[in-house]
Amino acid sequence: MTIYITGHKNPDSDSIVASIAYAYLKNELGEEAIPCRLGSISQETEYLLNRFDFPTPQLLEDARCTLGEIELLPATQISQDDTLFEALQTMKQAKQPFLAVHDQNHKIIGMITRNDIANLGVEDTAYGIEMLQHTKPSDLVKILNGKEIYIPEHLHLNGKVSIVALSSHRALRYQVQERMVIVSDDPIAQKELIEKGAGMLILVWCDSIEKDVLEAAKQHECAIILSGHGSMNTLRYLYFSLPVSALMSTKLITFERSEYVEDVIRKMSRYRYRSYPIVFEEQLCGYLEAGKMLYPPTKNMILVDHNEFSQSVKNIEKASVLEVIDHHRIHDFTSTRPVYFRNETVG
Ligand SMILES: [Mn+2]
Repeated sequence: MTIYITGHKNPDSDSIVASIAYAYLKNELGEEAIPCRLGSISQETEYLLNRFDFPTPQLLEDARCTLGEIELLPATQISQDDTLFEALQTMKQAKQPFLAVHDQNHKIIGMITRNDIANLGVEDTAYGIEMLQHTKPSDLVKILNGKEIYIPEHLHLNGKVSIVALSSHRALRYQVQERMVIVSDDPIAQKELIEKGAGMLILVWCDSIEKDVLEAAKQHECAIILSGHGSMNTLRYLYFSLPVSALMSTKLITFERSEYVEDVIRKMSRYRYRSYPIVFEEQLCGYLEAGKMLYPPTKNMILVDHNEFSQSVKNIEKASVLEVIDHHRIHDFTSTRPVYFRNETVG
């Protein structure tokens, strides 16, 4: 983790130069260190930095860790226009049962969990019917590994599905008005179903369709898709063709990347989620796992040219001070862990 090296408040030249020099040494030794300052630099220091061509160290305002500084779960996400099938695949690959959902501008607008998708199977039939009204024919074709034969300009689908297992009565017994109908390669049955007002035929075990069936479909604005699967899998995959937007939850609990970890831990205690999306300018940076915050991470600090907490950065007592390199009196310095402390009356 990055080490922040800083001198005292109201920095003078030895504070600034010490932080730059020690950060340089640390970096040369293979550690990632950043020189910092605790306020604006004097004219003298500015002259020195210009004269020897060094950038002004970054301003450090607080010694607490922000979410941007700690390790987060990778920012795996999905578009609201992707299908549930793609959401499940992505969750499987990422080994996590949830995904943040983004819009066209990559703004995070919702969350979808494996539970939300499982509910499709266990909720009341009415829920499935309502949801299937959101299906787009192009997504169906994709999910069913199928082929689009005809899609009318105006679809009439009510969300209900029938599987027409043909008998000697053909399609006469079935109520198919405005339904998606999964049916096989019998052209007479196909035509009957179209004429009875089906909204879409999904043909299984069928490579092509007859001319008069297509004519009838156009006349009655009945979409026709060839499925790449048998009846069972066609039905199984059908519900996964829904767009993520149909099922996602828009009651979002997100945190900003710039928020302090300790503040976020306090806020998280109000909720019971496993992970929270962390955002920067409304886009996902990663996920914070609630379970990993039992031992919240702290900032690694090295103090140069001072050791008194009263002269140091705000909340220094909450950071991990790794080292002190100083030439002043020793006053109120304490540490909770072993510390490298070098103090000489030089300069
Ligand atoms: Mn000084």
